[in-house]
Amino acid sequence: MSDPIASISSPPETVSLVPKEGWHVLHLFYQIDHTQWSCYGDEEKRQAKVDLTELVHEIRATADTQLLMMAIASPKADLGFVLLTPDLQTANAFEKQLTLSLGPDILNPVYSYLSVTERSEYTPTREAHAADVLIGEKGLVEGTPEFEAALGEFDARIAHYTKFRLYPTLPDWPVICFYPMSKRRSGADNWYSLSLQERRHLMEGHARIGRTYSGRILQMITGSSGLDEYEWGVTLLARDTFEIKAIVYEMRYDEVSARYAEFGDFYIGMQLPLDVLFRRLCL
Ligand code: 76R
Repeated sequence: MSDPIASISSPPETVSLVPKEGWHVLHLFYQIDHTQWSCYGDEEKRQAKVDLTELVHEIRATADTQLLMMAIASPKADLGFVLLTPDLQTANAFEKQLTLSLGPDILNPVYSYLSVTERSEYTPTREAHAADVLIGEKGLVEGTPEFEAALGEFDARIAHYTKFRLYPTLPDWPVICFYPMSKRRSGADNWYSLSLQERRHLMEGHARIGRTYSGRILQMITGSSGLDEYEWGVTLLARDTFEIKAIVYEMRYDEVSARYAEFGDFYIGMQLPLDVLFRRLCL
């Protein structure tokens, strides 16, 4: 028999929808229909859990694909997935499979979000770094070996950073916070009518705060203009909820968020091993 997942991960009958750069990201949130689940016998329940477990393993074994699973901390949802994979056809096929994995009508979608990983518009340019930092701050002289070495270091750092923005590897940290956001477009507070220079300046303030959480918060910012209701998906990973609350609160005072940010609903999830997750969800 042919392997159904192998044909899903490279659907031969479809045109692939791999972005020019980056990966597709789907955030999926479900509520469990316990009335429906209670109609299952013990063997059906066991088989349903085996099916989901196998599907998760097969998705995780797919090239360039990550799947995070989480128990959601409040009744907004029970179970959440974060799926990263290049091809939207694959993401779509996996999403349908996940939704049905415990049987029809057990996992009811309550919220979802489609976005793509993206590079930042505000990454410092080589020219600006050379002029402002290397020459301006450090007093290096263009063309000298010291200058070239420092520029080489900058190039390596930016290449590493851009690679992570486009092709992140998400750690198994226990807390995941997800919310969608947009930049405001009203009256005097229209982010999109600011010049690139003004936005760059404001984003420097944002990044300055963000960097103080380095090692404690991992942010994955994915773009969703034209793809979903808001303009970005914000996925924050942390080792505890204290750090999530601290960064989101502190960001609120920064002009980029204070003046220009609009937020959607917040979801807090806990990454758990599958067997623990099943028990947690009373399955
Ligand atoms: O990625 C980087 O490290 C470079 C600097 C940076 C950019 C370009 C950065 C740093 N962010 C960038 C872009 Mn961010 N970020 C958010 C939120 O709740 C809120 O108020 C806002 C939600 C948080 C908590 C956060 C955290 N960031 C963006 C963008 C795209 C804007 C655009 O393109 O116009 C959004 C929507 C956004 C939102 N930011 C950081 C963080 C953290 C923790 C960092 C530091 C990352 C690190 O250096 O480790």
